[in-house]
Amino acid sequence: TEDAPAAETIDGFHLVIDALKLNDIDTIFGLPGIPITDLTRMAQAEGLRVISFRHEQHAGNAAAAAGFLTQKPGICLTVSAPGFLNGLTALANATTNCFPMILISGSSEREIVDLQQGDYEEMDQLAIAKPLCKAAFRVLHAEDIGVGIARAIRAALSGRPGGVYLDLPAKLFAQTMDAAAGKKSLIKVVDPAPRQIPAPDAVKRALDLLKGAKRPLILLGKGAAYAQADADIRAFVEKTGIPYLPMSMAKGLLPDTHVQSAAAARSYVLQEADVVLLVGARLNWLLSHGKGKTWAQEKGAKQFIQIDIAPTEIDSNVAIEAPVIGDIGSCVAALLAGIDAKWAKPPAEWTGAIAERKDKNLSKMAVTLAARPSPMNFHSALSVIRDQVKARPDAIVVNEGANTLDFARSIVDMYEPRKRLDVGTWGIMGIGMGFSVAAAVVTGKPVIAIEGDSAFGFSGMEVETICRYNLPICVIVFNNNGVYRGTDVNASGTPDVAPTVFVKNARYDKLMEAFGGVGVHATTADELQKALAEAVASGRPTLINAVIDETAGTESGRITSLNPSTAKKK
Ligand code: FYN
Ligand code: ADP
Repeated sequence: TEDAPAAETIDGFHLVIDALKLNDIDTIFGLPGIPITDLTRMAQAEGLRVISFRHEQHAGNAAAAAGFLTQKPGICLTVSAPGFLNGLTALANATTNCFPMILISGSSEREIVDLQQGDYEEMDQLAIAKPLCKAAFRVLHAEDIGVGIARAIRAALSGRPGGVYLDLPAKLFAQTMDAAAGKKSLIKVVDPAPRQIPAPDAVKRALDLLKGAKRPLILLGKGAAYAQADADIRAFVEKTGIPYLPMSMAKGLLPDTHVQSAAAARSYVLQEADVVLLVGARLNWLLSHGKGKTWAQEKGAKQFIQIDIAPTEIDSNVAIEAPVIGDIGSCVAALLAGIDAKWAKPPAEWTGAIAERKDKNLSKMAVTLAARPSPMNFHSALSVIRDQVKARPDAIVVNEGANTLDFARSIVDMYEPRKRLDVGTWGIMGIGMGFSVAAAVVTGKPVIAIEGDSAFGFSGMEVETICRYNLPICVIVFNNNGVYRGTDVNASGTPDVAPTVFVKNARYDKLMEAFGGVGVHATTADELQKALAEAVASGRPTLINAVIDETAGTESGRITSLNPSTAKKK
């Protein structure tokens, strides 16, 4: 009748928010603007944590890191065209790293975009995102929002995790529908990352190969860290007695001080091992593609066992004798079940030879770390950080740069799983502040960001974000006045400085002070130690400008050989 109350309605904004909440997503990293400004306000009003950044790439990196740390897709929310493109770098990087994230981007009017009639921020975002991520979807109707978000979550988390793009045109947010029908249209995703149990014959093949090995080696990658199968991985390593090598983000899966760690004898074990078990690590550039000098290929090929969830990863670079396809938790559990009391530990000849080399390297390193040169070098500054991380093993270390990355990787021991976030598979610069913000937000733990001065520049403006949310992040800028080092000269005679050189004696600490955080200018290891200890204890946003000898770095750190050198003759 005429007096019947109008049926309650719900709009696209709230359907998106409700769909996320229904799937236990509690945080959005993003940057407001047309057409998603109201979405950020409403999400906050509905109880989601909304962390706003100064540039979308860092919001995207934060989402990616949150995905890695939590096994829930990290959400990044951006505006159309340029904001979308800024977020896309992070989405592509997340996909490359196998981190689950969803880039949700507002987009302009479809009718105008598709006819290329020149809309505000016009861009066919779905088409552009598609080749750069794992999956891409667009939702046009409010009643499909539930399905769109469900598909995005499944695509991000299931199988090999990765980045997903979700395109939400401006008009969608304003659409309304019957509230009850709207609620019903939402989907709570059941079992978004289904276990994949390895085939018993694959497990047997792997165990047989491992049993026959004289010089076995386990290689743990960031897939193993992501999988959160920490106890079984440790039990497998310890029960088999096989030496292991952690890739950089697998450090801490077992404490780096573990007797079976072969990290300090890396070259030796890669060359000498006869059977190598890869757990969530790809044979890409970081492992010299499983061949060549690094693997002493001239002495004959290694035999590989590879645990991975992606069957197409197998044989990507060299033949894999024993693929074990499944999720790492299930695969390691299955292998572990095959290790009984009769399992023969690796020959003492092998473990003894590793220990000998390792001890030599550790002693050499101890001497280097004890020195207190003035100005500081990478080693003296990192020895201070190493001690602080030892005292607070729950702290999260974020690390980028060239020399700053390479030295920190071997010097700063990690003690717990998923406490180290770094440049990953691409060796990308610019993850620093985004990863740090995510680490602080999702774990509440202190974060220590060890940053090359060049690397820091990519995301430095986000110190404002760190101060705004009062996050327990201590950024340490290794300031040696340039990319790699600060001593390059322009040989051409023109007035510009060399391409790799920055303003000398810059005061990055002032940047933090500008937003109310603590800035410290540290020229000695003692000053650095004091400032870092205070920062970790207080949880106040801090930036320590650590002055490093400008001659101390080398070109590209330990990957100098990747620089092409011309064969051209004069
Ligand atoms: C390692 N080592 C140690 C220790 N740990 N010595 C003493 N004490 C400790 N604790 C030794 C180890 O045995 C190696 O020596 C050497 O230190 C270096 O070890 P690392 O860092 O593990 O190995 P390497 O060869 O540098 O690593 C290969 C890599 C790694 C490609 C996996 O470099 C990496 O993750 N690189 C990422 C680089 C990147 O992305 N850069 C950003 C772009 S910068 P030997 O055994 O004697 O070899 C743009 O310019
Ligand atoms: P690293 O750089 O540390 O060597 P990579 O990123 O190269 O590690 O390798 C990670 C691998 O782990 C990828 O091949 C990915 O498919 C795999 N992976 C990720 N998560 C899982 C999981 N839960 N179960 C099995 N494999 C996984």
